Amino acid sequence: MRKALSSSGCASSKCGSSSGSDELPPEIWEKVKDHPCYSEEAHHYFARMHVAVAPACNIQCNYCNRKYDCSNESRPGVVSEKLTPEQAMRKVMAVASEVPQLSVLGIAGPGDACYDWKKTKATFELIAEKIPDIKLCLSTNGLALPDRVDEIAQMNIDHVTVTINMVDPEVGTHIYPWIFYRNKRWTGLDAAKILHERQMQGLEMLKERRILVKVNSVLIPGINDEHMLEVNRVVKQKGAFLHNIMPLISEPEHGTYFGLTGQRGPTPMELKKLQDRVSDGTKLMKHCRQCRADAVGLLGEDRGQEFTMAHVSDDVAYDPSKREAYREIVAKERGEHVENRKKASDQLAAVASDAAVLVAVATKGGGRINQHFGHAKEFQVYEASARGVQFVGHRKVDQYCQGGWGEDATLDGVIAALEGVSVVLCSKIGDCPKDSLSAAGIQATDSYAHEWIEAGIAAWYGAAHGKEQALRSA
Ligand code: CLF
Ligand code: SF4
Repeated sequence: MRKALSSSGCASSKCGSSSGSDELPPEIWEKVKDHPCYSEEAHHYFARMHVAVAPACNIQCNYCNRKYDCSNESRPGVVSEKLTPEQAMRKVMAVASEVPQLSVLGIAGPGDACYDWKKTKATFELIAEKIPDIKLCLSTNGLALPDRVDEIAQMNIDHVTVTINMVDPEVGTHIYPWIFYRNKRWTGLDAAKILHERQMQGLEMLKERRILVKVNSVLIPGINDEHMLEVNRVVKQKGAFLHNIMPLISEPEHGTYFGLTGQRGPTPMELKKLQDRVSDGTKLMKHCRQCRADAVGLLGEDRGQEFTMAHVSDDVAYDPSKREAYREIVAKERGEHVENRKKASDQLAAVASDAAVLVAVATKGGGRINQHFGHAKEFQVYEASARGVQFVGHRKVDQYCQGGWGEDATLDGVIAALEGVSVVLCSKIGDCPKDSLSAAGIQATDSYAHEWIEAGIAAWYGAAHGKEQALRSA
């Protein structure tokens, strides 16, 4: 087995958006229980979709190239099909009829939803009328937010994300070259000061109106990594429900300032270490997939190409039957999942070891270990210790299996992406990749195929610590 991680880090099973029904006030739980971004548990079951209706933006971030979508909540380097509010409405009706997991409609650009407000508002109004049970969600850089908060509240938008990368304008000068505010372009410290003040004002206004706020922060090594502790402290104090610290992605081919000047992003382990430093009692989102401004599906899957406007008919009608049937199934499955998770925690608490290890899981969703190793495009990573099973994040990989064969180079990439991981749990794995993983110090097993993720991890952890019999008979 690989060397165990230190047992420091999140000391509470209530940490982060993994909080469940018994840990949150009922009115908050009601708002987050079906939201895949605001509840780690919900992301196993529920899907979001974005509609790219808001292309205009009022600031410049050094990690953004305007040829692409807003990088504040999207993977950089991706271009969406821009829609009018009417097209967006048709698209949402088509997706809501076909994708049973759909629970949230978000507007995350491709520019800024609050700055390009007319289109954002018109889209939300049209959709709320046609599909009243869909949750509305938006993401913004915060500069125009204070001007929109009252309308946001009136429209029953319960979830707003504000991207806040600094709370010290001096740090902001290294991230934002300019902003456009009150018909004027501002640069340098003045620009960063205005942006900071508006972001703080927006946060407070949302909190006063009991709207749940998630803060996204892009972690930029050497610029705001140490500062992130202060960002976390301030946004928590201002009432943010969740803090999502995302890694900077700065490929040179995306043509961003950071990409072209060699500014690197953090490694997965650097991100984890930072998250561990801020996670004491703080609500951290760790399951973000930095999705596209036109993403459709469960987090981590993207069905956007199935629902481009070319696939949406002019006279689409909304059929709620698939979503209704799915919700009934989920209600039952989820109860079982929660029970199993508690049982897994009890089992781990009984193991006489203080080692904390990282476990990677191949899953297609539903909270189970149910994907072949070679089919995975990402692995979900958990930390297992006597304190329980904590979700840590995900690692994106290129799919190893190419229909009966696998590329060595792809496998090398997978192994590199699994840095720090002790074991991979999946529903099936061949001898060849298993041996290569083993040579790299990573165990892989399909012995826990189709078990609940936490139950499989607890059983593996117990076995690895010589307690399997004790755990299985518990
Ligand atoms: Fe979209 Fe964002 Fe709403 Fe979610 S995404 S507007 S809160 S519905 Fe989610 Fe995607 Fe991460 Fe955003 S995984 S990038 S956090
Ligand atoms: Fe780009 Fe979004 Fe920043 Fe605007 S707010 S510059 S669209 S990343």
